[in-house]
Amino acid sequence: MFSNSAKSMTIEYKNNTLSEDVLLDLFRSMLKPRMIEEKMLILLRQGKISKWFSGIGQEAISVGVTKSLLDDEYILPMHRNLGVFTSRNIPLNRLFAQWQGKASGFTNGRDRSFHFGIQEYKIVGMISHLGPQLGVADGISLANKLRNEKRITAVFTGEGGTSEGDFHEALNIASVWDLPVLFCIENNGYGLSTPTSEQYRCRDLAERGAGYGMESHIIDGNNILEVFSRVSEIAESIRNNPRPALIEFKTFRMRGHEEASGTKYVPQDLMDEWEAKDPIFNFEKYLFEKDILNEAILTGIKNDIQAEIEENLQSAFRENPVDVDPSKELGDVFKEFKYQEISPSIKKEELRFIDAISQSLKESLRKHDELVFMGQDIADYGGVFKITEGFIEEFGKDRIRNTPICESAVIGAAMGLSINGMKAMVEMQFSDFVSSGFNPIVNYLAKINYRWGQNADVVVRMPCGGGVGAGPFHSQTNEAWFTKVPGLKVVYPAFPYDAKGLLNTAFNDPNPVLFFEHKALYRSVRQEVPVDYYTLPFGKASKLREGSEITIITYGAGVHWAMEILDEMDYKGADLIDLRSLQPLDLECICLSVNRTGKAIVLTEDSLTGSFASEISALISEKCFKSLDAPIMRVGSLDTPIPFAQQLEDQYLPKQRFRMKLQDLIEY
Ligand SMILES: Cc1ncc(C[n+]2csc(CCOP(=O)(O)OP(=O)(O)O)c2C)c(N)n1
Repeated sequence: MFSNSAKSMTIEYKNNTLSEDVLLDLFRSMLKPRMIEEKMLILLRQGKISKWFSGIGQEAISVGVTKSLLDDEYILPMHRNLGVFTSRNIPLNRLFAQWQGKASGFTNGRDRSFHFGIQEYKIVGMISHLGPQLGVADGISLANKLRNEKRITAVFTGEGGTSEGDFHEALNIASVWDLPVLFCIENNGYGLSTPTSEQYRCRDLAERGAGYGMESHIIDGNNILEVFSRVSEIAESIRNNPRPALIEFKTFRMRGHEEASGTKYVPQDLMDEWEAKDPIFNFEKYLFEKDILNEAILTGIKNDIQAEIEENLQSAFRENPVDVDPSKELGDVFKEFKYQEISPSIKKEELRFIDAISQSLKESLRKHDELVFMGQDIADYGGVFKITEGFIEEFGKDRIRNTPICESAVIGAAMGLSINGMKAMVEMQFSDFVSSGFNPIVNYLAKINYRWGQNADVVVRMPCGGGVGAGPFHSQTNEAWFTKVPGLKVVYPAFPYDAKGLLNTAFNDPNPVLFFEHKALYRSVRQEVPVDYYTLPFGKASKLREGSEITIITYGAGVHWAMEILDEMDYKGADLIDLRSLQPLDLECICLSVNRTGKAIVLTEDSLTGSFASEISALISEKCFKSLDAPIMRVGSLDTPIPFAQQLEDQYLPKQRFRMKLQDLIEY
């Protein structure tokens, strides 16, 4: 490619002790992604592939890091790391099919570019949001560490991505937990159009390592020998003495952020300076000088790569566009779960709601050896609600893990545990704080099975709800933030018996489950609960009262309010349905009842607009319109944040409005 160039080398290759075979392998491994990219740029101009993020000029980092890892060590690349994929020798026909949205790609046409993972090659690709995969690397690494495997994990980020909170959270967790993760920053000068001077205010990003008590290194990212030898050394060291390391690779982005966006904002002299430092040109010159490479060998290498590209490209082009079948798309949102009914024992004991949850957690930890709990203050302290009190005595602090206060990277770590064959439970201290972990839940956990067939075996426990005088940030019931998102299961029990059986099922289900636990019910509701392990199915509502005049549909605390008001009114005409799970939803139970009664009222604790009650109301009007004798009523909280003072909170919550609306509906 460059051998005839009159330009001289600008990279100094020092202390080389590698064999000729290794040197040639490194060269070939850098040339391959470069040649693929050059081909892709032509296809892009011809409109034959979609967007392209170029890694030209950065190949030494992808190749050097990948070659420093063992084949069974996970690597989490970004959008400029084609060299990671090619160095792990993934089949090019599948890669090209992926870029054309074809079925033999890695996502069935559901995601583009490098947004996929492949377990076979231990590669976990990015999602567009730049930060979350850093926490995922922590979880993958934690699984290795818990199994006493001497394996490391490497994860990439651009320097722009280091400004995301996830970067800080993930480094902090890795440091506190001594996880052998290589955090690789590719500092290529620009994040889209933003130069480093507008991205951060330290001299080198490597300085950040010290802030996390973490060793850090600066490596010339264009010098393949420096990358390979130093990363190999660091990797071996952290493999044997588990701890994270931060590596800043100095490099440059030689093309636009993505091809269409150009590089007008980059000064020409900077471009020229870095062009002279091209990692392939320099290494090629070096190998020529050392007589390891000559024109004949070089031509042979190029011809081989060229032929491989052409052959695989043709096979991808020959492939038909993906089949379009809604049932297949819907069928892949969740990993298949064959629910196993385990019947309750006859022997029962009276338990509070909170005890039932605690029991399920204990029994599930005993049942699933690979299950790990993570949450703030859940270990020695037992969690703020004391649900895991005493757990460390039986299960130890490896499985009952206190986390730093960082919801996002902890959810990411839960995802990583699942990728690496374990199960995770994350306790939100209060469900309100899930907003700080929202991104990985809705974008990572929810979408991953649909995207590339990897499940997220994660339960997120959500102590929620009002009526406890805790104000706007400790009282919300935020299930509707999640019922909207395909790929999440949402469970919301109202009784101890249901809580235990459904939570047991949540741990058996390989999909992400948001498990809502109403705080006001924790210590106020008691019930006879089977003493042994049992399961209850998702998507099955429970009919608490039978009547023929009105259907009341509710869940969570709403169930208890409805029962209280029906008792106070001494009204026996209502079917009372406790949904128990919102996703999946027992629509059949709702419709059977409404078709019989002809009147429906939906009660939710959530503020009314956009609440899950609205969805149920829409479904009833669609499915049961002909049976209706009255408008469907929705009752929810006021459309304000939830206030603190008891008088205001009472007014906010829907209990009394429910009584009035129910009366109206009875009289309609
Ligand atoms: C959370 C988030 N915000 C914004 C973007 C849009 N975006 C995509 S790449 C990018 C620049 C990334 O810069 P850097 O991390 O340095 O990586 P580089 O592209 O330079 O390799 C931006 C702003 C995004 N993908 N995700």
